[in-house]
Amino acid sequence: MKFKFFFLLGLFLILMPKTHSYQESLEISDCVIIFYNGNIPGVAYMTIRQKEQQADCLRAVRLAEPAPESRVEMHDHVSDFSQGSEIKKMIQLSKIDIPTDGSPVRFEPGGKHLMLYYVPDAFKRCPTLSLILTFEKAGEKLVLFSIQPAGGAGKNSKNVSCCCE
Ligand SMILES: [Cu+2]
Repeated sequence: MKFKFFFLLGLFLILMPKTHSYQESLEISDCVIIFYNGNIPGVAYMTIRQKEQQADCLRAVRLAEPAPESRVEMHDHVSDFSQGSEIKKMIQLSKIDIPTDGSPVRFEPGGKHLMLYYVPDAFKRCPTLSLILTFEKAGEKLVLFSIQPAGGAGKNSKNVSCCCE
C-alpha cells in the first residue's frame, strides 16, 4: 500500500512538471475577433509564441461554448498568379506549426486567420468570446478574445495578453 502511494507520488512528480511546462510554454496575445453584419463569417486574429523551444503545433480551434452548426477554421492567404496577376486566395490549414526558436506566429489581416462560421448573434453581442485552441503537445487552451467592431482590426489589442487556462 505504502509502495503504491510512493509510486503514484513519484509518477505524479515526474509527469507534473512536464505537463506544466508545456502549458506555460505558449504565449498567446493580441486576441481579437471581428464580426460583420449579416451572415459573413467572423474573423479572428492573435499572436502565438513558443517560449520553451518545444516543438508544437495548433491542430484545431472551436467555440468554448458549443453552438449547433458553429465551426472555426484555420486559414491562410496564398498568392495565385495563374490569371497573370497576383490574386490572394484563402486556403484552409489542418495544422499550424509554432516555431521552436520563439519567433511569433501572427494571425493578421492578409495572412493567417481564424474564420468563425454560424456564430449565434447572442455571442456576437458580448464584449468577449472564448475559444478553445487544441495544441498537439500543450493540449487544450481556453483563450479569451475581445470582440471589436469591424474596421478597428486589432488596434486596441496590441501587447495585451489573452487570458489562458
Ligand atoms: Cu479565411
